[in-house]
Amino acid sequence: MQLEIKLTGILNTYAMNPGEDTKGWGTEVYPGVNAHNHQHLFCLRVDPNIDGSSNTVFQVDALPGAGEVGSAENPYGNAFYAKKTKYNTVEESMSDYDGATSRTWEMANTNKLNPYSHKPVSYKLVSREVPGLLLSLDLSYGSAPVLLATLFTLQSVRAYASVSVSPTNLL
Ligand SMILES: [Cu+2]
Repeated sequence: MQLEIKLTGILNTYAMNPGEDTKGWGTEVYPGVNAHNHQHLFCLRVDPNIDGSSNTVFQVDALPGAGEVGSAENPYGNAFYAKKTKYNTVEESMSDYDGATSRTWEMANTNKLNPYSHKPVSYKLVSREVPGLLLSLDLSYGSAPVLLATLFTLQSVRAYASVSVSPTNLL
């Protein structure tokens, strides 16, 4: 399952003096036309119902294994694993993508095990290669309220830009 979101190609422009220095906040795309820097935000609500309504969401981060090279648990220094962190509350789930750990979010039914992997059946929310929110959320300076939460039935995850959902336990 892959969500494909495309842009119109129409720039977000504003008037400027021809040749004026945009000081890095935009690009003069035609004399007197400033195409501002801007960020595209997409919100997606997912109500997972994976083999039933009792689903759980895990944050999944790729991390190196414990132990120094030569140690019993990591003799060759090549141990790594997927750390799964269960979200228990909406507050816990307010998380950003982390490129350093190739973070994904797994929606699982922990009551149903895949017959081969013996792990909970699940789908994974993948949102990659995007920066975090570039706008300051300090509303004391008059920024407009921005709704970013992508709500799950009990948990929520912030996801930016392209999002794809793929099964992690195929039969
Ligand atoms: Cu744009």
